[in-house]
Amino acid sequence: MGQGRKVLRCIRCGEALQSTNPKAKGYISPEFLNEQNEITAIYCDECYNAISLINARVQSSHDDQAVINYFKKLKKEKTVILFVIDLFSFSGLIDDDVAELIKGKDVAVVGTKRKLFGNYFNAKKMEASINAAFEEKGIKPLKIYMVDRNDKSIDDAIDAFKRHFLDDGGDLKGRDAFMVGRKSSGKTTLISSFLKKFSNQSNENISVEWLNKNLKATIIPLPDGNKFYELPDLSINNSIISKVEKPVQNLLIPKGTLDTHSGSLKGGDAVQIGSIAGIEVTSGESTYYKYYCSRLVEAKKVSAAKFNDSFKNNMINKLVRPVSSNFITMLDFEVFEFVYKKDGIYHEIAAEGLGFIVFKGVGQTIRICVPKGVYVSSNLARV
Ligand SMILES: Nc1nc2c(ncn2[C@@H]2O[C@H](COP(=O)(O)OP(=O)(O)OP(=O)(O)O)[C@@H](O)[C@H]2O)c(=O)[nH]1
Ligand SMILES: [Mg+2]
Repeated sequence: MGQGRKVLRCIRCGEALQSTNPKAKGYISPEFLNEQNEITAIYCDECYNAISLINARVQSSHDDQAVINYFKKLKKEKTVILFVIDLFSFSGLIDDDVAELIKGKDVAVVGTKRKLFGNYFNAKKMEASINAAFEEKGIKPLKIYMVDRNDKSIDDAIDAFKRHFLDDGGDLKGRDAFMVGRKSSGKTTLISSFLKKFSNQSNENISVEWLNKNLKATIIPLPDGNKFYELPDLSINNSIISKVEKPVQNLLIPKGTLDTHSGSLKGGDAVQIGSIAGIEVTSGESTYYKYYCSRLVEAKKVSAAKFNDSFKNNMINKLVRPVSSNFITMLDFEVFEFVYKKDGIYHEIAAEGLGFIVFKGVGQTIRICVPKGVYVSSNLARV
């Protein structure tokens, strides 16, 4: 009897590697398997592709760098930036690259989709939360508009914007306006509403042009010879949306009004959000938590000690949605910890694309488990 051949396994899913059936588990292209000698760690093709997807930037119509390079050349005195944000998911968008892009320029912010918040919408809190998110990056918005395309707030904001920035006597007349925002933030919806109220009094046409040869912009001529530019979207690579398959995206993106999951949690309690994220209160007295998310997202309270097992079992039995087949082991997730004082202030922890959880500071420590690369932040509660 000779010695048995050692069967290689994928280091992520644990399946035995094979190069014969591309449809079966553990498949790896023969060239990769044959190429390896002295293999110590290797992935099957499916896991390799999933990991590349988790780590990859979502392909946008352009590279963010192109927008950043273009902005570097603009003069502050000649520029107004209209920064469009989705009110449900805006904490992660002002990363350092984006902050660099708008720092030192005059910025007005338009928050869209406010009707998602229904009765929870609180203009004062939302505005304070937006201001805090921008100010943390050294940016002070000149104005903040909060709108929804499904009510008259969008027309009111456009009128106010025109009066303030564009019309005769407007503060910033004589400047070019640039609209930027992430994918699906609502830019096109805003432009369409703007064009309904706008009569082109110049002798130039509205056009689509390439700026710097690599930025495709819609350009609207303004009456005083200046221009309004809609720039391509900034990528959403730190949102959960960029890391899951289309059907899971559809569960996560809120439609109608937001849903909430609420209840008391104390040290030792945890909540699993499908098998896509988790909240663990590691220490602290019992207090009330409210998680705001899409109606199709389900949450389940478990003890922190049982969290990992329950989360992993649900990856297979899929009883609590959503579950993404892009994440199959705990190695696909990372954990962030936040410590709060007993300040009685309402805080939130937001995970890009997943929603946010609101609670009072009672001296607790909270851990948030999310897929690798998803931006998690702690802010003043927006509702
Ligand atoms: N509920 C609600 N949905 C909105 C609102 N504004 C935009 N949407 C929806 O959000 C999605 C994206 O809107 P768009 O206007 O296409 O966003 P965009 O920024 O132009 O997106 P890209 O061009 O893909 O970067 C669409 O499904 C819109 O219907 C809003 O105020 N309320
Ligand atoms: Mg668009």
